[in-house]
Amino acid sequence: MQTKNTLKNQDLIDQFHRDGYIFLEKALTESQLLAVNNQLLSWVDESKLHSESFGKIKDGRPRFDVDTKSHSADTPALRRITSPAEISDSCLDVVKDNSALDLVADIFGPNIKHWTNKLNLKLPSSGTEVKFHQDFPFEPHSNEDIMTVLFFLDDVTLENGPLEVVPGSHNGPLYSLWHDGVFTGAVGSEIELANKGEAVSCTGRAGSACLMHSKLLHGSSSNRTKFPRSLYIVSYTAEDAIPLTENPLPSDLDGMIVRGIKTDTVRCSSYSVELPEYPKEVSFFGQQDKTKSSMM
Ligand SMILES: O=C(O)CCC(=O)C(=O)O
Repeated sequence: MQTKNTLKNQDLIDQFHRDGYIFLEKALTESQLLAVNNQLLSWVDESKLHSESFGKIKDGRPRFDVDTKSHSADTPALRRITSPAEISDSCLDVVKDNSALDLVADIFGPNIKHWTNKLNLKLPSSGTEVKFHQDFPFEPHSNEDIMTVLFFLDDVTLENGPLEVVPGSHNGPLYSLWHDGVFTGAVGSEIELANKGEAVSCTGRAGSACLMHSKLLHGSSSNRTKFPRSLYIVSYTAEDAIPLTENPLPSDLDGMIVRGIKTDTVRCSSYSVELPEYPKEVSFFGQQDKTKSSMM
């Protein structure tokens, strides 16, 4: 995934339709990157004062999710901050404007709205990994024009737990995230095994982004370095894609128009997917953790 941006917009768009993802350099300005990273540092410091997840999002679940198995003041394992743009101007600034969003508008626009935003951290001590899944079954909409944009807040390398994507899988089936009656937030191990060999690692400099179709199969392994690997993940949808289930990360910014206008229309495509379970934990790390045994 070392495509450098010598490609013109139309080539990037063609690549997106073929592969289901695009790598974009300099998706954030230097000042945006610095501001979000400074904000993040202060939250990691704050997490050292807590022994468990803390803060509150709109539905009462904790905003700051720590992996209690390994979290301590010396080895903070803050792994997810939900809807940071609700409480941070630097995050809100990124949600509203960045060069990845220009591409999203070219692909799914002209009218685009915000769906969710979250910070995913892999701090050196945390061991956090993400099992293979598609985002769409967590967030079914009336049509499939949903983009997950993953901004790199650190240089992402093969060693620090890069996002791994399966090219073209957005054109394939929607896989079940339910196993033996449990919503695991992950595809079955046989699906992971069958596809992992095709997966491509998304590496690149801080400030870059990977734009990924919501149906693309992806996951990531743990950070094997002594340095953090953080992603700011913002999901956007076409304005006429109407959610069919509750937003799993509800926020005051849900539905905010970020490009174009509000048309109050609905566009439908035809597909079938099992409904997700509304998460009890704040992040799918909890969902994926709890259900390890049901995956074996
Ligand atoms: O943090 C990562 O490496 C991947 C995150 C992810 O897959 C997701 O949030 O859907």
